[in-house]
Amino acid sequence: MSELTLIIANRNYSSWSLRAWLALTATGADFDEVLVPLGRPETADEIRRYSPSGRVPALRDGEIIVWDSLAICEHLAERFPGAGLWPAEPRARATARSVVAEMHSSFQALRTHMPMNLRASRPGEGRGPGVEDDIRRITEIWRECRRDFGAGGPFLLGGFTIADAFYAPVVGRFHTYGVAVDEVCQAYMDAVWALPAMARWVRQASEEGMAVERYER
Ligand SMILES: N[C@@H](CCC(=O)N[C@@H](CS)C(=O)NCC(=O)O)C(=O)O
Repeated sequence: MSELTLIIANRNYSSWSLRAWLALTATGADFDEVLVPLGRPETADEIRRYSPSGRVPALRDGEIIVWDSLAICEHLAERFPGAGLWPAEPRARATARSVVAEMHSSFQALRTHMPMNLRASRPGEGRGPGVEDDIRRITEIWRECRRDFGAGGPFLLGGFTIADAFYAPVVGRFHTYGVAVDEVCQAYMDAVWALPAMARWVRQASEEGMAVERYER
C-alpha cells in the first residue's frame, strides 16, 4: 500500500477530482486510488469514511488527511517541491495562485449550465445566463497567461502547474459543449487534451460506466 491515497468520484463527472488527480500524477509519486461512485444511496456515508467535509477529492498522506482540491494541491506542492507544481518565478507564481483562486471561487454559471460530462457531446448546449461572461473571462485568463508567462511550454505558465490542473475541467467542458475559442486558447486546449495524464483520465471516464441520471439531463 502506498503512503498516498487519493479519494475521487466518477471520472466522467467529478471536475474537482480531476484537478487533484492531475496534480498528484504530475508529481510522479506512486499513489493508491479509491473511487466512490456518485448518486448511490451509500455515497454520502462512503465519502465520509475518508473526507470530513463529505466531499471528494480527499487525500490521505500517511496519517494526514487533506480535503478540498485546492488544499490538496497546496499540500502536494509543499510535499513535492521539485515537481514544479507552482512556477518558480515570483510573478508567475502570484499569477498562477490568482487564476487558481479565481477558478476555485468563481464561474458559477459555467458550473451550473455546463456540468462536466466527458463522455457526452452537446455542441451548442449549456448557454445559460452568465455562461458567455464566464467563457469570456476564462479565455481572457488563458490568453494573458500564455502571452505573459507561456514562453517555456504549452501550458498557462509554460510548464504544467496547478493552474492547468484547475482549468483542465474547463477544457473538458468546452469539448463537450462545443465552445469555439480563438487560436491561442485552442492551442492551449489542445495541449491540455494531449497531456498523457489527461488523455488517460478521459479514456477511463469513457470506459467507467456508472452513469448518474441527474448529471445526464
Ligand atoms: N470545493 C470542493 C468541492 C468538492 C465537491 O463538490 N465534490 C463533489 C464531487 S465532484 C462531491 O463530493 N459530491 C458529493 C455528492 O455528490 O454526494 C473541492 O474543491 O474539492
